[in-house]
Amino acid sequence: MKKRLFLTATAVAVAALGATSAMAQADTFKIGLILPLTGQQASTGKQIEAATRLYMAQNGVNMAGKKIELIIKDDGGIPDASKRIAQELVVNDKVNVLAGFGLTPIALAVAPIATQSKTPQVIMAAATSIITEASPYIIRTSFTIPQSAVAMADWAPKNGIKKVVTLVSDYGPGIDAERFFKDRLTFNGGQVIESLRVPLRGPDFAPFLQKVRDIKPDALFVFVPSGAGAAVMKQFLERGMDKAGIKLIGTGDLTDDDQLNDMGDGALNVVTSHHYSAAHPSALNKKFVDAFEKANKGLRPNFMAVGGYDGMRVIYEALRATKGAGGGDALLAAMKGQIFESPRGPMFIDAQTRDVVHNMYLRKVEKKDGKLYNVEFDVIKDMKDPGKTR
Ligand code: VNL
Repeated sequence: MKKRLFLTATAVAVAALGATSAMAQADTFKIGLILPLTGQQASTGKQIEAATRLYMAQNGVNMAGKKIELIIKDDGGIPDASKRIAQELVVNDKVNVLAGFGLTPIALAVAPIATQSKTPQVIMAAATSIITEASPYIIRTSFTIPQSAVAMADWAPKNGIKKVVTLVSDYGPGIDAERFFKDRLTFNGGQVIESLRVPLRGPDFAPFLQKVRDIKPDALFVFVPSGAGAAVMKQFLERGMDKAGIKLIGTGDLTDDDQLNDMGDGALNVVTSHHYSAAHPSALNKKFVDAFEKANKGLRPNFMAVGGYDGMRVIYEALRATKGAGGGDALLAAMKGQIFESPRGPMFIDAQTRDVVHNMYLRKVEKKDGKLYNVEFDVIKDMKDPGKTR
């Protein structure tokens, strides 16, 4: 009798446990965040992780009756690893959204999984134009390289820069930067007299810069991914290229806020074009930068952080709009067309292209309160990805 009672009680307890975990499953909204937290692109992973955590700390984890859970995985910047991790997140963890993606090849490797599983894939970092066309479930909150490159190619010839050598990392965004910069500069009456490409992994910029020094163009236009800019700047200055009268210009990845303040005064006056500067003069950005630095031992947020922060905004608001019902397709529909103020300025997810529309700023490195910043001095408003209209 006693034994039976015990068994019954246990059965009830087990059943209850089963019910709770099933409920926990249904009541949890999972975001699978895949980032390069180790390897060459580790600073990108660190910035985005910090930004997503800040967004959650500021906005809570409860939305539409769901508890939002962030599952963070390190892919080391390797596409095969990202693909395997994305598969596990979808199949085992049953995530509602995939997010992150530090490099273009990673975003592209995961795209088929997003399509097959109908899981929205939020691109927070990668910036090659073509990415959004790799899956109808992709939404981008970072930026596109053609946006930055075209903005720079419009500014340069109006400012005495006619003959340019381009130097880019030899993969997706670098090829985009080279092509869109050259086409637009040529259209504007300038000329690219040499196009150089350096390997993405373990680049040695020295021989390339020596070549540029010999060619002596008006300016060197550079695209390297976040984290590599300081090495280019150091070599450029060590060779005395600035003193030889060669200007340094590029997309804002070059004067990355993550590294800028450690680049030294040699970086002063370098002009770049980009969607985000930690010095963007808005109340919202000031609040963002202060909170980010406070939560991360003084680390300054860069454009990767803002891509992650805004990506979380897009996910949260999609969950709010769908009240947690309808699955991936409903979420995706609620992500399209979102319009809001980002720390970068106004921003919009184009419903047709699922790509980001935002301002492109021309910025010059200046000293403010003893620190180096990208100070915005001009703006091209509401720029769509030029890669979508070619
Ligand atoms: C990419 C583009 C990566 C721009 C970056 O840093 C960047 C990319 C890691 O598309 O791979 O600054």
